[in-house]
Amino acid sequence: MWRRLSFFCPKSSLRLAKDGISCKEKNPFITFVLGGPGSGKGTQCEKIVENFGFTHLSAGDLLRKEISSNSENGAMILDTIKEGKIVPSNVTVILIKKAIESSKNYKFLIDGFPRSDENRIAFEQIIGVEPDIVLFFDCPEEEMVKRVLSRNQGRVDDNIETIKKRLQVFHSLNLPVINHYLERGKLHKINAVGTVEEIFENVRPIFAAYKKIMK
Ligand code: UP5
Ligand code: MG
Repeated sequence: MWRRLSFFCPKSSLRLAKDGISCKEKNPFITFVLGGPGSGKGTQCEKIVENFGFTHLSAGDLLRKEISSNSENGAMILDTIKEGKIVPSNVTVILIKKAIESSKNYKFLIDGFPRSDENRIAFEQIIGVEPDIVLFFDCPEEEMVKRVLSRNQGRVDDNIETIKKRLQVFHSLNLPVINHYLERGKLHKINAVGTVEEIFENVRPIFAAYKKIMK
């Protein structure tokens, strides 16, 4: 409760406007955005950014940037993504931490992370905070496969073999994370079937409720 009060205090926005402070000091408002491959996480995050002023951090995008910037982990990350497996937690958490700390914003959507209990625990240990809310875009497999295969953005993992592996990993490792937040009362499950606008109309009230408390 204290963290929420601090988030809603107008003074906190002044404190948080500083650059280069640690995640814990920054006391960010964190939303984890979960769901299977192609469930529409990235698409809905764009809508939340437009409407509620969050900063969108896609863990997958941060990892793909590491590959294209030829970082020391680039080859390992590329191999892992091609296999639909999960990149070691510390690599991803450090990228998220840097992105939070270098942002002037204090409201973050962390999209596609945590993908396993190990990811979740590493985030809690390294970053030292827990999410305020967790969104889960619930989408049937058939629809997810159809969307990913028609995306046509040249992603190395958008082929049927890798999609099957991504789905397996989602079921075995990501669903326990979703259940963890369900048990903690933080989970908002959203039906991810319909048009982008229809789905967003189910997302909007979640954030609108927080906006009301801020006033
Ligand atoms: N689309 C969206 N909404 C639609 C709708 N309502 N109706 C019709 N079409 C819709 O959407 C996918 C496609 O569907 C798009 O073409 C969109 O226009 C359309 P998108 O919003 O991109 O879905 P999203 O859920 O973001 O799908 P994505 O493929 O990005 O999810 P993944 O979780 O599989 O991918 P991510 O980039 O997060 O991760 C990729 C890989 O990186 C992982 O498999 C893993 O190997 C690695 N990774 C880690 O190891 N650790 C991490 O923490 C994160 C990633
Ligand atoms: Mg995405």
